[in-house]
Amino acid sequence: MSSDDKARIETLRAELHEHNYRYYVLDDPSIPDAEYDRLMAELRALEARHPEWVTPDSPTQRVGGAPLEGFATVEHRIPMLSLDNAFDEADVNAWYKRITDRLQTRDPLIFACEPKLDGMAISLRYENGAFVRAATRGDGTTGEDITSNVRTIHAVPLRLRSDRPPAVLEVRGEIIMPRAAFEALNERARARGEKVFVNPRNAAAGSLRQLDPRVAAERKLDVYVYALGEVEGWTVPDTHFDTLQALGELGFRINPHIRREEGVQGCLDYYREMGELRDQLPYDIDGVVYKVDRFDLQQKLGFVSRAPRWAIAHKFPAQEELTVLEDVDFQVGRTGKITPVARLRPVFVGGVTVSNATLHNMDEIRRLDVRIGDTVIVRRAGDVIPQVVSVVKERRPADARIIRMPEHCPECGSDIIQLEGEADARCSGGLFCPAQRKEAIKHFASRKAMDIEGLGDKLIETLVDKGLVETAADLYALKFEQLVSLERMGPKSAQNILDAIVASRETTLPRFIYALGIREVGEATARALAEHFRTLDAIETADRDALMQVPDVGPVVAGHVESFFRQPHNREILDKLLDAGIHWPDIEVAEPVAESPFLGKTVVLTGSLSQLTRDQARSLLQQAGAKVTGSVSAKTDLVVAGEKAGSKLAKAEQLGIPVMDENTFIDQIREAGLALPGT
Ligand code: JCF
Repeated sequence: MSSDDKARIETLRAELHEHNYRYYVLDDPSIPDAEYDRLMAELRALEARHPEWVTPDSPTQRVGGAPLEGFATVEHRIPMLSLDNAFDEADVNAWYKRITDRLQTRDPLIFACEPKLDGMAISLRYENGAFVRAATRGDGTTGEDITSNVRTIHAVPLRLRSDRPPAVLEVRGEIIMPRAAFEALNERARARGEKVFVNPRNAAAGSLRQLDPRVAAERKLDVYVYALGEVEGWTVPDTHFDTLQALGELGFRINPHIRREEGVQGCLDYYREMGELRDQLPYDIDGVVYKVDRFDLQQKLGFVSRAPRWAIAHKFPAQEELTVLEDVDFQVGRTGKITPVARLRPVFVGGVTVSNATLHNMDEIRRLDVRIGDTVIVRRAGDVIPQVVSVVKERRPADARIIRMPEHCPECGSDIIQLEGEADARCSGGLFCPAQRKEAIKHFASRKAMDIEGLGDKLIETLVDKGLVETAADLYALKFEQLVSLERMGPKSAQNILDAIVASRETTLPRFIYALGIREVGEATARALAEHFRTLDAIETADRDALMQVPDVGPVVAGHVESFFRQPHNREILDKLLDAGIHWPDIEVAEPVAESPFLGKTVVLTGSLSQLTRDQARSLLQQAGAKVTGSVSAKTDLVVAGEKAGSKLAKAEQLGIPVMDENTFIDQIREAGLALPGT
């Protein structure tokens, strides 16, 4: 019995280590979460019966132990290095010349090129295959023991994948917080009025310095390894690149963008390429690192103080810069939401010149204690709107002005109201407010809505300002003469716009629902409503309970939909739009297949697919029995990710949701007996 238990414990641990690796390191799980949970529960039960058999490298031991009093110090027998920086091509060329001179070679050198992650450097120590310690870099020689926090990170293996592991293996790497996790963490903190972190690096560092590992466990941290420390009993390959591959086989996460390049030109090409990719990566990088690939050449080159001669960090433009807040404007959104917008002295940050940043709402302004005239730190990273992250109080001028929410809408003069318990203030003017009308019409005409080509934002603003258009329905009554009479509008463009307006009458029900601009009804929700109810009539007359039957529709969205269709004004516009001839084909719902790996799963599509359009992929998934939703949440079972997948992929990675690539997706669709369009 007992020996059976022991064998079962070992089997379960081995299986769970493997599943953990597939899930967190490879992003390619082979079993459903529920099965993983069952195996884990079984192991926990057995370990509870035999506490004497619990080892620190058991998969059950990620979060455990009481909060610490403080962190012990750790000596790095092999120092943790820092890197010299290159800020431009001249610096890189000079470095290249220095090392080729020193090596007395004219042959182009081979470099391992890596993204330089903006996180916290750590050293992970394994003894006989088991994770024993994680330490911060500290001053490079002495760091802090943060083992209990680091073991909560699932991408850190608790055991190496090897039958004959090295006696000692130290690996160095970077702990990062993906941008999506950082945004979500701050959003929650903001909602609770708590302190927010200024950037993902600070959030990662702060999480690792938590004395209570349970807090660290809730933070979505990730790790990539990029170097060795102390090694005993392991044959180290001859090159840096091969070493990283070998570390990958031992179960570590290696950045997929690391590759070999030849000569200085190869490095600079890599720099440019990563620079273009930078905004789309799910995490912050502050540059790239070039390393002489061959270890024998690294040895010849040696070090200057604590930085190696054989490596250099080529920095990207900073993602945070100082500038001055010159003014604050209050913008009125489509739904009347008033957003304070910072007008900044233009500053080059994150690769572009930024002159505006969001201040979110008045709570945020109070939290930052920001005033007009202040010197502020602006952050722009990824495709997130630039943010004011903090104020340099020491530089506040004597005449700095306090920012106040106006009492009246800057666009229409209606009262601005702020409901109890709501962070956002709103203009009460509704569609009387030209700002809201303009935003509503821009949304109506936009690409994913009615897709009226040539009807741009500026033109819509002019049309509203001139009183030619008041609601979206008026677009369909526009006359050629009215358009050509506008400044800078030739007869040809006028006719093209009229043609585009006429063409937009042929649409689809999901597009039309989306175009109406109902609060919180995005593309995915519009589609879900259309597919559930099939007709506009059915949606219009549905009550809240009926609306909540639709996937992803909760009480808030249901309330918005219901009240939209109750408003006489909206019904009037709706009638006019239909009278203008807007129409769509009936919604076709294919019979779902009986058996498929997608049956009953909630799936999110992201990125661009090369062999299918997004719509085709969606329809195939639905035929295969999946529910396709627009945003990644804990309820998502699977994310199908094409090229250049961005924040949704990041979020999936962070929530540990399985991700499938396009080829696997197509294979599985075929296996389910479905035909691809055009095949
Ligand atoms: O990603 C990084 N932050 C990073 C830091 C990558 C590297 O390859 C590094 C590093 C610091 C030192 N390599 C060394 C030697």
